[in-house]
Amino acid sequence: MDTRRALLDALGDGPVSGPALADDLDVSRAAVWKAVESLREEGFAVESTPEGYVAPADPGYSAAGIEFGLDAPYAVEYHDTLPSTNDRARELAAEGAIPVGGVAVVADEQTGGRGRLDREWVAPSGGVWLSLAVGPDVPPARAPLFTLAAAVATADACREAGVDAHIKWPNDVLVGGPGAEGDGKDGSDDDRDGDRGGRKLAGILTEMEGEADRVSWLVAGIGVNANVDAERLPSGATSLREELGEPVDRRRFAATLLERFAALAGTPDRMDRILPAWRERASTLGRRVRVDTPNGPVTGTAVDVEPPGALAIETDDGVRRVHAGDCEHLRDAGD
Ligand code: BT5
Repeated sequence: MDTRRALLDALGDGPVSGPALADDLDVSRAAVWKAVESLREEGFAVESTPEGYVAPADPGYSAAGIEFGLDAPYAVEYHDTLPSTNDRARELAAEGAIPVGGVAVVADEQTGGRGRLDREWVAPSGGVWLSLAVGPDVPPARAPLFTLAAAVATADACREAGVDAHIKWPNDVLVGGPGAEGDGKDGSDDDRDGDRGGRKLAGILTEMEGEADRVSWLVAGIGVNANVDAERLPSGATSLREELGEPVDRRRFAATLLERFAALAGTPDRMDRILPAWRERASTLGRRVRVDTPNGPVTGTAVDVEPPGALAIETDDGVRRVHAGDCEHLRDAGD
């Protein structure tokens, strides 16, 4: 671990004595001092007190702010504005510059955000636009599970922020809608939620490159409408601030998301927890759905999600498995 990150971790536990940290890390006192200075230059205003170095009261939404006390192995790269965090993460991958453990590229605003199939993703200042790059040498069998893990981590971070989010297959994170608690039963939300299954809070775009036996890098791009006005978003979209009536702490939100992701997908032995966690948070299972696949629409009841993330749909012609497509939740007779 580098001195900067070790210092950030130590600051999370209280005042840090420079000489003691230098001893612990087996680096010079000057190296610790340099790390303190570099954090200050990033805007993370480390204070000097008689007890030692102390973290600023407001760590801020920045690389150091997010890494401060982060219980996940990712480095963070922060930009005020980028065309797309996925593009920046791909650039790092192409340069072979993904650090061991992975890197989260974060931007306050994206000017060329992308959804699936090259659709536009609206990403004004105030959102959490984050791309997590891992690699090299991800076994291909694990790759699709990263997308599911990203959806689970996002839903959990939204829930911790106080918004009762659920996942719509394949990886939209929504709030409200038919089937959600306290919603849709009296039809009052029909106009707002339509047939989309709820109001869209977040979306995920996974990209990867590799060969049959090896994924050289994988980027999970996560876009969460955090502190964004709904008027700035496409119809059918909402934000955490809109749902809560107050802004969320994006620093804590991003850290929670990364920690949840690491807990699920950080090591291979944990990956068998991903599918059950996804099922638990999904609103698609048990519902009537129509999925527009590249081979035409498939309509029926969604019965399960199966490795590596396919949706099993019970149709009039038996169970069909779909791997990609846009999913619409249809109204059940009882809704
Ligand atoms: C997604 O695509 O939902 C994936 C979105 C991934 C965005 C992240 S942000 C960080 C990283 N960097 C990027 O450049 N991308 C990733 P899809 O399922 O295709 O949904 C796209 C559709 O959602 C659009 O056609 C719009 O209808 C709608 N949409 C666009 N912006 C939205 C927003 N901010 N919130 C909700 N819906 C939106």
